[in-house]
Amino acid sequence: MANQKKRTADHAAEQMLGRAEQLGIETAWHRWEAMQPQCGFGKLGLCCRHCNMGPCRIDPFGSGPKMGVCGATADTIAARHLVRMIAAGTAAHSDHGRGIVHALHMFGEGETVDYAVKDEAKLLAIAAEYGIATKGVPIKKVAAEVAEAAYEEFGRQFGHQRFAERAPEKRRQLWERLGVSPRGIDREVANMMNITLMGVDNDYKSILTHGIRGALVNGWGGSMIATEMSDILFGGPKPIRASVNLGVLREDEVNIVVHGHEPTLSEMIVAAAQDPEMIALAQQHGAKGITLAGICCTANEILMRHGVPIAGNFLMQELAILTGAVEAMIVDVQCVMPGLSEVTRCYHTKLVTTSPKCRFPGTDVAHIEFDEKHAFETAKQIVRLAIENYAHRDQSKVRIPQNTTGLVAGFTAENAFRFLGGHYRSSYRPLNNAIIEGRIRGLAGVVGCNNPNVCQDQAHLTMTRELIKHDVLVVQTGCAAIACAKDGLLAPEGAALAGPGLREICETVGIPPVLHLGACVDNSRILVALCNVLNEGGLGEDLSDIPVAGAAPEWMSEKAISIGFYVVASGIYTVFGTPHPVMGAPNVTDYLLRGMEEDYGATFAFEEDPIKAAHLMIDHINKKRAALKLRPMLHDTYAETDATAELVGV
Ligand code: BF8
Ligand code: SF4
Repeated sequence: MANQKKRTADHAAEQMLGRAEQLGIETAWHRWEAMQPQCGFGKLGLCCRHCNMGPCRIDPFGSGPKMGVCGATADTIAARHLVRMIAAGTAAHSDHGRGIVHALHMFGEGETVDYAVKDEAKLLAIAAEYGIATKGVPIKKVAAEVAEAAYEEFGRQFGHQRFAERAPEKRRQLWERLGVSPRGIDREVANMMNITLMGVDNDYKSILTHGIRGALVNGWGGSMIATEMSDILFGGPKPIRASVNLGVLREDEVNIVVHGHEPTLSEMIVAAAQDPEMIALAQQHGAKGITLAGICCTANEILMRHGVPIAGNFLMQELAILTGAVEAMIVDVQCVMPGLSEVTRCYHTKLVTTSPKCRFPGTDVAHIEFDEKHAFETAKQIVRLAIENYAHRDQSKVRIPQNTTGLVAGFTAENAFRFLGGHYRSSYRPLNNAIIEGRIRGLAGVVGCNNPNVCQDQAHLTMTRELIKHDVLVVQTGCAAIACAKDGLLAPEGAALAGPGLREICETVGIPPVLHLGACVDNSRILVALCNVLNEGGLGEDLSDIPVAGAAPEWMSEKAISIGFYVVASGIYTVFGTPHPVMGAPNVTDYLLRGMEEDYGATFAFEEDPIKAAHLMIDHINKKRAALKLRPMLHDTYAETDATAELVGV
């Protein structure tokens, strides 16, 4: 039997992988191993299929071709491919945002009764930001007008994204100078596809510049719209306790797992699963009740708003079914593995697709299409299907690992750092002071996916533990947050692992040393929080001045590439685990690791060793502290490392 500890740092996943092998069921790990060695050209970014004169591949070492049939060089090919990845990531997050705007608009127009404005204060604040009059205007009308204004950001033909005006003045000027102020969302996506077509742009730097603007429109456009409109519709999250890991599933209840991204669906499933009629129906079918749990980002959405438990992160999706106790896995879009249908075939589990954007072939997958008008009824229909499936569960096949961990989720740019000052000081001042006085070294965003190319969760945990040990306050989203939650780092007790300065603050205020800021679209919350830090004063004038660093140590999705680019182009140094597929393109690689510093005041770094990566981040934070002439750290826990300075690219 394979050494599961090499595959995952999660004990529940380890047990389930053993179970998969016992039953001869394949998972992503097995398929990844069977895929080795993976294509070296692809890894280095040296293959192109953009036209039918190809496919072409560049020989990076020997005497083979150095250009594609059209004459494209390694740099052109890698840059074009990278920018198409950004386009896909931006499209995904932004289309998610569009979906939420659509629901808000339908509410405003009275076309649905299933959604309502749950955070009126936020609606009014965004209306003010959009310049929409609200005095004496009925809330529905305000909602419709805010939704229409948000829609306009997608089709905008003139000017740039409204929310980009939240960025500090210096950054906006820099973007203007470099020609990357993000314009209309759909325009930027179309532009990225156009300029990477065969025979259009072939200057790697120009291609990357188009890509950077296309990434910025995600962070300061599509994703930010998704976050803000979700808060308006579903309520701004507040700190909430919950539990995580496969042990949240119940042997004697109907277990429903919701997986994917868009809260328009998962919110309704939450409501349906709590409906007394549904609970009574479950009891009639011999179950004690209904347990709803989430996987991936949609899990984060309903965790932070309702305390719904999380079954696991990206690589747990197949493993959840292997418990044998899941009546239905409901999916919408993004990060939904096609391999799910194979695993569900081995069990009674019903796979339910709900979006026209994400369907599975075959007839054993139920497709129950979800729309905003009949949202609650459809959700009830799906929950009913799960309940009726309970009778088909084979209890002899049930193996639920007992692992669960407690966490606190639900921090936002509005509430997160206010907690640092206790309940009476509603400002970012305490956070800024803690950094200025050297209690907290700085901030880090550790985000992103799982990937079987690294031991699951290991990089997230090792990096995050190292950062908090040296008094870096960590914020998280996506599957990274779920990884660290499973490890207990998102519970207040996690403060025991923090350095003395950070620990003292966490213990005084009662917060964890690692703050859950939501789903991947909620990386926009990190941008807003950092703008608030700047506005509070004392930590520079631009985002690139703040002692902060980002990381995606186990990245997998094209969305991660898009996020990485908007974060770096916003001035935040960011470390990826495995490199972007560009390493065969010397000029592109050099620009990402070094050249971007001159333009954007930040670069990428690629570092697979999570401790070394954490040290790159800490070194960067220290460098920013020094540039701001901040006091030395109160507790000096960190011996400067310069062994990796070369990779920092400064
Ligand atoms: O948007 S972290 S595996 S679930 S891509 Fe996907 Fe990556 Fe998870 Fe959410 Ni984000
Ligand atoms: Fe080859 Fe150029 Fe066509 Fe790409 S665009 S497949 S490099 S000929």
